[in-house]
Amino acid sequence: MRFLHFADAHIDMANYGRLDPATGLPLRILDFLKALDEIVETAVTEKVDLVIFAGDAYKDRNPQPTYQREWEKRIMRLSQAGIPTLLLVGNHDVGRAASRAHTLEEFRTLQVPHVFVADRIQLWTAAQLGLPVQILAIPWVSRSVLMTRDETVGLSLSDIDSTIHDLISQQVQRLLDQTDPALPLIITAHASVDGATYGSERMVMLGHEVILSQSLLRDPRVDYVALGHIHKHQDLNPKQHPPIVYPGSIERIDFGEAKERKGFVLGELERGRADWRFVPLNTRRFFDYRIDTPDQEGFMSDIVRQLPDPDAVAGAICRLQLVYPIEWEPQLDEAAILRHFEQAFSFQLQKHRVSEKRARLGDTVAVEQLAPLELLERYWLSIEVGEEETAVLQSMAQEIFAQLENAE
Ligand SMILES: [Mn+2]
Repeated sequence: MRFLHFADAHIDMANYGRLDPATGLPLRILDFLKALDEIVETAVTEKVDLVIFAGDAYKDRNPQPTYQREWEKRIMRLSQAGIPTLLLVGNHDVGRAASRAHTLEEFRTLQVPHVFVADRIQLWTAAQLGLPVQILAIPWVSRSVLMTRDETVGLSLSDIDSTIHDLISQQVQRLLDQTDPALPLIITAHASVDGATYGSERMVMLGHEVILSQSLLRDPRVDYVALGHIHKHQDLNPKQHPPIVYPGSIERIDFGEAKERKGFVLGELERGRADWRFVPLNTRRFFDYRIDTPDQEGFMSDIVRQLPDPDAVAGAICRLQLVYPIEWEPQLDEAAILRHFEQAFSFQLQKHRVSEKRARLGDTVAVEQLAPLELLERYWLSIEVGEEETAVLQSMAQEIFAQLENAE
């Protein structure tokens, strides 16, 4: 049984670049669609028996009809090729209220042949899939689906998380007991799994989520774990059985993913054995430069010397972060910098002007490691808000963060 596994398409994440005059679509979205085309094309030409999409089709639950059309065209191609395709629902596909439709629901509503929509914890049997394989699906489960508001009263956030984890794991165990031991079994989940590495920008994200434990997935009955949610490609059980794989997102969402490889997984499965490989996609390049300027004397020449050749960044998404004391501002020649990035797909110049006060506090802390509240405190400091006012703002922010967590 040959399969293709991909996740986190997020096809309408157009964070950079201009519109394509021919289609009117943001050029950046064409990158995502090109990646999706490559995936679908591979599934069709390689004649895989099964495609698993492990969640997050769009950036949120309200995609524009144009983007829906583009996604649907490509899923329809799989359907028309007769390839069983399981679409797992991710957190970006669902709203907060369980009664509302999610973004993948129409495939079920319209009964698209060979397309299976997995929006609850469920075992898909070989008979249902029309294939000698079974799939245990764990979509993104929001707290409100598993616990009523009354059940959460008086519980701390971590209590709620562990209760939810228990509920999920009970359901999963029950379904594992119903599996056919003669057939290969895939678990697909849209979730964070303990031991996974995030891309650096994810670390700053607000809010809690339930972390699935690896022990739940490392069951001897399981032959492959097809994950989605974390955008960095990784195998959490390297060289062991079963592989527990995040294929990662299909394109880079932001500079936090600048250095990550992007692609999908092709694999072959039988009971007790899974062979898989990561297939890299030919994605747009991201270049993230950071230049610290040591002395005022050669400020601009220092910068220019460290800039890339215009040819080297042609077509790439670029960011330049400059760190320099605020007093040197008049010496900055932005036009000279821009000339180096004229051929780039997009270019952002971020100026970190260090005031003396901030320099004294040290600028060496890794921002990724700070909590939101600490980041905010640094921000107040950087725009020179007074101590007293900072204290008030911080306590208000703390309240808002707490409310957000409770609302989740
Ligand atoms: Mn997700």
